[in-house]
Amino acid sequence: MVTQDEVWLWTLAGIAFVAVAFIYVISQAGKQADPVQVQKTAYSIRRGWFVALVLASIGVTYASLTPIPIGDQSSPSQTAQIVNAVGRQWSWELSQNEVKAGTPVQFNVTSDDVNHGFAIYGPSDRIVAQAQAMPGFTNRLLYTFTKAGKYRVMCLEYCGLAHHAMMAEFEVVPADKGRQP
Ligand SMILES: [Cu+2]
Repeated sequence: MVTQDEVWLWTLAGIAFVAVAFIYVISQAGKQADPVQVQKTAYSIRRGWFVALVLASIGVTYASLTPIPIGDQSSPSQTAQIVNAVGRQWSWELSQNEVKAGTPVQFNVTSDDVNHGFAIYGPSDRIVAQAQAMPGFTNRLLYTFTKAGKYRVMCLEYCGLAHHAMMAEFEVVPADKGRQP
């Protein structure tokens, strides 16, 4: 499922939960209650929420840390597919315009002048990976393409008059097809 749809479902579930809580509170309104019992219940609910929040924050932290898509920046390259990408006002220069799906591609992303945003858009025009292109520094971006097709590189950071024209194209070929000599 696409992340946006997943987030939308979770949002709906949250809204439903709040609505049910409201309906419960309304249905209980006007009932006589023992104050000591009410306090006990309130404390136990608060304890439960505290434990749930601590567990949820540990879970969310763990789940969001593991898939960080930042490649190892210093050790020797782990992949044979390396594409050097240089951004400049206002174009992208890629050292090759064909890569294979199925094995990781390492993009060495840098800039010749100012900061640019190196973003790879898939065949359906969704961003599949991105890194900052900075002058004097090379960012390694590791990505394994799963779908063959035409991909586009566009700039994500406004960098001057023709920022919108910064576009490059490359092809991802299926894993079983080799590069033409
Ligand atoms: Cu730009």
